[in-house]
Amino acid sequence: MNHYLPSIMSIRTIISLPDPLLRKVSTPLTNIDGATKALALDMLETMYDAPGIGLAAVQIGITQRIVTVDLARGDDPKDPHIFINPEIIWTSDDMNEYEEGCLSIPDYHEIVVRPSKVGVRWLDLDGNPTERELDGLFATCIQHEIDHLNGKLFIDHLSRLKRERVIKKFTKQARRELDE
Ligand code: GNR
Ligand code: NI
Repeated sequence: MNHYLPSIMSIRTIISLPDPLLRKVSTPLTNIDGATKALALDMLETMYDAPGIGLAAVQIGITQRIVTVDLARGDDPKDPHIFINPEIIWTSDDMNEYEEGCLSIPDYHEIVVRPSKVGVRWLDLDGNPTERELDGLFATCIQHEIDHLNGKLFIDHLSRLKRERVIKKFTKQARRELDE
């Protein structure tokens, strides 16, 4: 972390439905450098400001495979995690239900069923391969974020009726905002 120039970090704009960028497949990083670190720090700042527990780079318009997560609650100390090129390497058979939301689909929440435990492999900011078993909300969140890297949203796990209703509402809202 750059402790001397925190003021150069910035809060980026989060894109929302129906922005077509949200449907793009993000590109793996082949080179982790200062720009990667700066982007990850901006993502953390943007996520804390929102506030959210996770963020994928595509949500700030950058189609690179970078994810940030922090599950610390309330006044607990920050617990930032940065995942570069994250991959699910296994999933548990048992499933878990969580009420999910997404910063790119504001004010909409619905229960999603996903594997309750996952094995995840990723690169840290020094480019070192790392593996960990995640469960609970961490497992749900990393699956939600890796979906973003593949152009997928949590509404894609719902019925077609629910999904199309949400997309229609956001599309209408965006059209109204253009007309204003
Ligand atoms: O802030 C967020 N909360 C959340 C709650 C349940 C399951 C997933 C999430 S991720 C979301 C932030 C976000 O949109 N990340 O992509
Ligand atoms: Ni999301």
